[in-house]
Amino acid sequence: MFSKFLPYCASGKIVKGFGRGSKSLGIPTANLPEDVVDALPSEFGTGIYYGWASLDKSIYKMVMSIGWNPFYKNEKKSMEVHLLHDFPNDLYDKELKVIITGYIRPEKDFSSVDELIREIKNDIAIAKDKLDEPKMCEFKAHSFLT
Ligand code: ADP
Ligand code: RBF
Ligand code: MG
Repeated sequence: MFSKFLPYCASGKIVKGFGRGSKSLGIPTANLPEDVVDALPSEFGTGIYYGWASLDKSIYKMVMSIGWNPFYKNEKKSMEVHLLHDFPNDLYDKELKVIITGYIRPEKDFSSVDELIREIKNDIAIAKDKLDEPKMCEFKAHSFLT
């Protein structure tokens, strides 16, 4: 059921998120605008996904969270993308395109921020591996991104 909509393409200008300092935790997430979140099919399962992102004509691996962040009990659904690359500057207002190619796990609640971070680091390791598989490499050259 999580793969029914994959690969899923989405794009929009990077907006300010909840400003909780995910950046200071070492895991900044580029938030997609509200209209992009609203355009997701209603049956598109919330959870943690991976895929490819295009920004300023370069392609990067990415992991993303879609949903309400149970740990923070958000009232608004969000789509947050962590690009697997170190950028020297902020990326606000830049056009971000993503192609979501795989599902990792459901969103979870945690008893501490440290547990959340440990889980996200594990998601990043899974995404790196999966995206090296030939089937996933093909999506890197998808016309939506290039
Ligand atoms: P916000 O709450 O505004 O989303 P975050 O603390 O999540 O703030 O930081 C996200 C911002 O950090 C992004 O919008 C982008 O400008 C910047 N950024 C820098 N490096 C990355 C990266 N590797 N992946 C995603 N965003 C990044
Ligand atoms: N938030 C949650 O509440 N539960 C999760 O399981 C969760 N998993 C995430 C996985 C990834 C790969 C990313 C990028 C974010 C995730 N988040 C999750 C969102 C996280 O709470 C948000 O980015 C914070 O603001 C980080 O401090
Ligand atoms: Mg963010």
